[in-house]
Amino acid sequence: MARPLLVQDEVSDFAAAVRAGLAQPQKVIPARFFYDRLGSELFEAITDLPEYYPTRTEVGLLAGHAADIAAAVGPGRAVIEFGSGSSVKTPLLLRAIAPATYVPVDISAEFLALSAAALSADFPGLPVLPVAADFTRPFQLPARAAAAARLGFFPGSTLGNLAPGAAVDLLRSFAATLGSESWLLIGLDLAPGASKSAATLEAAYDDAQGVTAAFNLNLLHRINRELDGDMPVDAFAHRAVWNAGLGRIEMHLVATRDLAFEAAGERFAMTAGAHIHTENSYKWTADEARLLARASGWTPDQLWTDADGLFSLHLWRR
Ligand code: AVI
Repeated sequence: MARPLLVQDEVSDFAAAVRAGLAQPQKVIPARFFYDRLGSELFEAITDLPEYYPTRTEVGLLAGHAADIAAAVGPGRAVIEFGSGSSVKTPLLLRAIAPATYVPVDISAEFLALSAAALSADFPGLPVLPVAADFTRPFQLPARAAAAARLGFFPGSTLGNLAPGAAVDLLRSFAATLGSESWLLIGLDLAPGASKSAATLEAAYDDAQGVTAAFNLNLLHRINRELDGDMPVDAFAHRAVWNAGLGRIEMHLVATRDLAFEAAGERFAMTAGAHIHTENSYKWTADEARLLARASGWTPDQLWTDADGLFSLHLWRR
């Protein structure tokens, strides 16, 4: 099951976030609450959609530049993946660079155990040392990984779901965890440019089959299921829009009529056309991404993009 990190699933946290977010003049529900079991399955389905280019483009970049990555970082690395690993991207990287050890890091021990077992079966000789930790803060690596040269891996453009300040904080935290003389391989979705239109981006977040709409609306079903809500899900419409000024795709749930409902023990009202802001997905030009690296203690080393200018894979060092 695909699940990007930056997820904290405690119900009390969810209830408090829903109460606080729906009470604001511009209603908001943080995107980390998308990923219950159904939401994680819907996200996995999104990654296979024809319109959602990031996953297959990043896989293509990893496959096409595996030898370049291996040549840059050298053999015998400890690979530290921030997240519990992807069944396609992680093996591509590990096969290319012949690491000494692999350390997947995830806040969920359950996800970690599942993915570490699958990976160990594929790489019988490789020591796999899972760490259950919140990687948004620095944490201690297993001794065996700390003793080797280290390569951090953060694919999937997950960084894009953070506002720039929080993105810098996370990258600084990676730097503190990985220590000096380490590398970071990170996938970032590109902003529109010469060959990529805003329409391509908007379609990736509003697909023809309605899977992304179901993913967005699942937040309301989740409130009804888990927080005794009576939100009229049918009265909300999914909307994805490119905000050029802020450099991000925004997802919203728009009320199609005047509404009153209960969620997490409180009553709320919305007028037709009002919306709940559910996600930001920041997109970075190559230069902005390099600036992000420098602002967080990393030195840009190499950059690979696809021929259509859709996605970027960065190798940074420190
Ligand atoms: C997890 N994250 C990188 C995805 C993205 O593209 O921002 C989440 C997503 N939201 C809608 N579609 C995919």
